[in-house]
Amino acid sequence: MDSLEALRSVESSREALMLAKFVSTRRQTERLIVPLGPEDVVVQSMPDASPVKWHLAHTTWFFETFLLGSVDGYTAFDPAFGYLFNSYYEALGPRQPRALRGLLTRPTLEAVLAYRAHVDHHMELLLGGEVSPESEGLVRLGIAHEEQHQELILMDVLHLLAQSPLKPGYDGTLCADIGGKSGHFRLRPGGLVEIGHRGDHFAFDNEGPRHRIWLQPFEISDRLVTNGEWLAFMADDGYNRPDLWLSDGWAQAQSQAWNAPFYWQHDGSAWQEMSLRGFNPIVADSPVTHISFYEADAYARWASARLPTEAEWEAAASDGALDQVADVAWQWTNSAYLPYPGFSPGAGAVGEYNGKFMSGQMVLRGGSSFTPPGHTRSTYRNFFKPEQRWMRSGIRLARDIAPGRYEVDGSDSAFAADVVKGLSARQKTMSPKYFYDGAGSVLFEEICRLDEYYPTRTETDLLTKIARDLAADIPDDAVLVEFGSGASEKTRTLLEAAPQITAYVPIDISEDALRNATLRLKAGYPKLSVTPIVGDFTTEVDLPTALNGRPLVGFFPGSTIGNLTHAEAIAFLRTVRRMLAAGAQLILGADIVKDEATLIAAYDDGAGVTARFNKNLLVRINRELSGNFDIDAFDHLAVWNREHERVEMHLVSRTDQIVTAAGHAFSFKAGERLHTENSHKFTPSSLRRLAEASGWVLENQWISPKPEFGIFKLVVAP
Ligand code: SAH
Ligand code: AVI
Repeated sequence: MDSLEALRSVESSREALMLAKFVSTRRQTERLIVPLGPEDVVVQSMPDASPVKWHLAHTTWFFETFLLGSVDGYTAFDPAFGYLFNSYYEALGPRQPRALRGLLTRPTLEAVLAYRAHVDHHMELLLGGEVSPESEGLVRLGIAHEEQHQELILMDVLHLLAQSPLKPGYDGTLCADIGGKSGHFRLRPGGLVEIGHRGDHFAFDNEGPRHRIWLQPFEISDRLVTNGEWLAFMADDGYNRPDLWLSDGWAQAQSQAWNAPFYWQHDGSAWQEMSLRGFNPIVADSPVTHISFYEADAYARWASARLPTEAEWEAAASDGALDQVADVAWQWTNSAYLPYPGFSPGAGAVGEYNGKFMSGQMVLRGGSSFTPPGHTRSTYRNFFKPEQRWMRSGIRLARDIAPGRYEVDGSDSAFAADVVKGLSARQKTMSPKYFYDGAGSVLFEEICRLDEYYPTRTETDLLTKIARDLAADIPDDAVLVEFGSGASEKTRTLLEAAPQITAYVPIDISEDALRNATLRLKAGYPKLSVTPIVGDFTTEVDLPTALNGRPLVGFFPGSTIGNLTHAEAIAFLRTVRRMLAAGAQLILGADIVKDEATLIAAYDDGAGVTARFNKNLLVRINRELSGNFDIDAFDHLAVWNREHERVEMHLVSRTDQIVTAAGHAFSFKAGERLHTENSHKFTPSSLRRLAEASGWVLENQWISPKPEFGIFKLVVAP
């Protein structure tokens, strides 16, 4: 095959694909009327909705007008249809008023279907030949336009059926939307992001030009607001509190007597909801749908949150940080529907498609269960008026980041419970994970710079030496999942050596450390998708579902594994194995057993930084749990426990004393110890045993020169 022939065959297969897409889209529209009777397709239930028969004809008129109209020898199916089925194109002349589309009892459904068949036939002839780039653009637009009308058909049918006292279902076999998971606010680093359409696959004109935009750091929920949450808003008098509403929204809610989402009705004992499935009790876990922008905005205010901007939404969605993106409900943003910088609508009538609606409407992002599969993308801009409710709209919340507002869910109560339990025990103990509030994380970074604290330096040097070896086994498009990422400094060494890592999920209990690290890292690696997760890595952490199927590489440096008990380390490694799944690897840093003097110096430095780090636990208890610890009444102690091969840190009470915290009193004898940390040290064989006890295989290891520190590569046991 010569190159011209090859080009032709590629082109013809492109045209064949377009023809196939055209045909399948047209058939799909017709399938949508199968559950309907002839009367259902004629009625117009409100001015915003159109009869199904009109949709069938209008989508056909689009192809006839914009494509067949310029084909030599094509005769219009019926010249009157230009008036009947033009929607809003001023350049194409007058038209049947929108609110009166339901009066078109003629042409009959049969005639409209014949119209479809006629236009399909001529379109298939057109697409069977050579198609100019301009026509190709119009065909793709016509297909996307028809897909939009497929969604409109479902919206309009639902509205129509909801008016019937019989409340008939459109299709009783449809499933309810899947319930939300528990849901988290995801920290997003913001910064300079790019949004808008790029590339040569189809997009509407309003999705471009791609441009840069600055985002403050923000948080965005990974799921949509549920019916159950909406019921709580209603129970808190949400519809009757003007302080929650925008002025226009309040006027609208009052004048329309809104007291629930669009399709909810109270049957005297409980709320029911009309959906395409029929009239059913509310499912508390399912996302709330069919709400106006005004209601979404009031709800967000009630929930001490706000709606995301469209740029925030797009940046988070394209980084894979969101669930329930495109298959449940369109998500209101608080962005007005406006042209992007540099936008110019296409020439001629087709330029009326999007641009002229850029006033008085708000943008919705995502897609819905009514949207044809594959129709939307992360740059897609849907838009409606703020009072409209018949589209399948829902809410995703966002929040500004206010200092001190970012808490691990339930951490306060967990911290209090652990303090009460730990200080009431015969051997007083606290988990070292509580060292890392904002101040604790800063102190830890100071420790890392101490001469005596060799692990950070030694591990970093070793990592730099072996980074290429490690990178060689990291697959393309890998996601790096780091446990106890702290300042994410060592991460950089890996990222430099392995640019094939395109996404990074740092997990840390310290919100402050995570936020700072994410912002710094994002500035250095603008293309890297970063999805930080605040949480305890010893519990099951949900990775963003958008990363499903991507190769995962675990990273657990710093010998933080040494801070776990043996049982915790095994449980942790098993959890990570499940989380990372088959084929995964874990790059693990672990400090090596060595002479006692070197070890103790590292945990009892001359400048007293480690002592302050240790005592910061008491400072934190005082601040967060109204404690009254006298910090000077305790001494820092580091000891080597030979039997368990660990350095232990304690706080030793100087006197007999009683301390209160978290509403409890705790007595300390003089000399009594509060055990605050174990830092286990390993040997290659103890590390191997630990890996094997947790379902991992030790595939490789690198030990630094003195003071020794080890990096171990574990892979999932077959
Ligand atoms: N990996 C970094 C930081 C190590 S410091 C390095 O090698 O330098 C330990 C980090 O683990 C801290 O940032 C601390 O906040 C975090 N951490 C400790 N216990 C944790 C836990 N149970 N869950 C999540 N993060 C934890
Ligand atoms: C984070 N972790 C591995 C440190 C360690 O060495 O156990 C914490 C630390 N404690 C005292 N100094 C540093």
